[in-house]
Amino acid sequence: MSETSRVQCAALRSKIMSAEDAAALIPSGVNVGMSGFTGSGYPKAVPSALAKRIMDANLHGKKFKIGVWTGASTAPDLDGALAMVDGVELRLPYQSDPTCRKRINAGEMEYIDIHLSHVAQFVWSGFLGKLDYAVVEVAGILDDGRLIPSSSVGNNKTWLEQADKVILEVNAWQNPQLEGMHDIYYGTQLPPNRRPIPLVRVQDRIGDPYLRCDASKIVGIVETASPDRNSTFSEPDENSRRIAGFILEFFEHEVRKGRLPPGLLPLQSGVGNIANAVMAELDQGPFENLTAYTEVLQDGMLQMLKSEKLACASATAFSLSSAALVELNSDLARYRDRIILRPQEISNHPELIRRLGVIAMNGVIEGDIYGNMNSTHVMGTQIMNGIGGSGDFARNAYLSIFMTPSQAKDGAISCIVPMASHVDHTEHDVQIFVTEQGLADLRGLSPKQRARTIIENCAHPHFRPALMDYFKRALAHSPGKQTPHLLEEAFSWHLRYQQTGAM
Ligand code: 0RQ
Repeated sequence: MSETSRVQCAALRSKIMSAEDAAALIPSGVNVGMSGFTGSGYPKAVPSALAKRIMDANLHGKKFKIGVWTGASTAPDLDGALAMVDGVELRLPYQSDPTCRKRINAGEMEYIDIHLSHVAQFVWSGFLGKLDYAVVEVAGILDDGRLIPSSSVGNNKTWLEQADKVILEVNAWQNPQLEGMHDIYYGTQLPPNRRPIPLVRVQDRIGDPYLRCDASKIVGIVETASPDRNSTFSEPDENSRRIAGFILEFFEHEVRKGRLPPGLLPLQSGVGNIANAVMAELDQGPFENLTAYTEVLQDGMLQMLKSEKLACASATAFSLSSAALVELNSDLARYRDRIILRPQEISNHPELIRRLGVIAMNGVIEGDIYGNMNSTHVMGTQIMNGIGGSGDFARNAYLSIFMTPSQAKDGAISCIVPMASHVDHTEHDVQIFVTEQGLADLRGLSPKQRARTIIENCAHPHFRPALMDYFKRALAHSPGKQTPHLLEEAFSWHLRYQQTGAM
């Protein structure tokens, strides 16, 4: 062990080994709970070593597959490497890796896309079968064996508790000042023993800064010094800026009406460029003393913490560009007290989201004229990423906002369609829908009123007349007038795209 080893617990030092030796402990056919959430805090060495082992087994004609459970998306050296060698039997709960996506859509990998807040309780209850191994990155191990969590918490508490055997990766690249930033709540129970979770403000700390693990389960410790995968964000484009502008205008309107306080309510912001653009706009906007109760902390939020527009942020993971990561690591002391990283069953907990009155803002692939939202499936059958936390937040938020450019693929696709080809968020969970064309406030509107508002405010002018034509003919000919549809035509836009390359 080197002088600078972060494995401070003498009793555990004998378990330090190479990534190859640790990977050799994992047999085919097991379920492995891995750390990692949106590109941060995932194990950097063991999954790649395991992928190599799987490739060797395949070369000898042996099938070798495992079940991979994570917090959310990871990185090319975890999801990518294992998918490349066809080593994943089943994946859950959220991924965004291109090779993984390809395998899932080709029917070569099973994928269970569940709400992020559900994963822990599904595992505690045994709904997902047995968790055999945990492979978890930490930032250090204390003298007494407690673990300093890494740049994401995700499901790590659950993996460490539930797995039979544990492999730890101790990553010296992670900033030592992460220590103390986490809040690991150990009070969650299954029904009928549940009690209220005592969190009433974003900044409340209700748990411990450390993860616990029964030392007798630890079968290997691998020391690494590798950076997190960086997210790349493009400069906000015109569409993202327009969407952000409409949302800000809407917030100002709600504050004037007395329906939102001047500091708004805790913000949740999903993944991607539009979400980041909304944060950039808020950073320039009139609102002060904002808070965030979210799952990922992207560049935009970090900038708002820096400018002190954002007083504090609670999340389960960072998801930063390399530039933002450098900024965070060079000055972590400046942010530490205002960022809290929690397990994802707490960052995404329906009870807490409802209590805090979160404003949820998430991207979608398409929405239909009645306000049903598809976050996950292109043309109804091909997975993009997964529902992630969008359902946890949308269903329980004080205000649930969905946003998308009105068109995709250079105008070949309308992101507003007669009937969504897959529904992740029903019309009942969608209050605001916004595109670069405008914002539809759907609160208090009936289905027919919603359809007119969405078509008029959000659809691209190129597709607007055809959508209005569909709606009017549906109104005239549909047997039911509550939510009129022409069933024989409802998916004709998707079919036309499949047949001709344009809707
Ligand atoms: O395709 O990558 O080939 O260019 O979809 O689209 O417009 O760049 O949008 O990056 O904001 O992602 C819904 C996927 C949006 C994301 C989704 C194509 C488009 C492009 C990406 P290319 P954009 P974004 C918290 C919240 C679910 C999880 C969630 C997501 C690609 O927001 O995964 O919200 N959400 N979690 O061309 C066909 C359409 C399309 C389309 C866009 N209608 N038809 N293709 N695209 N619209 C975070 C977590 O839970 C971890």
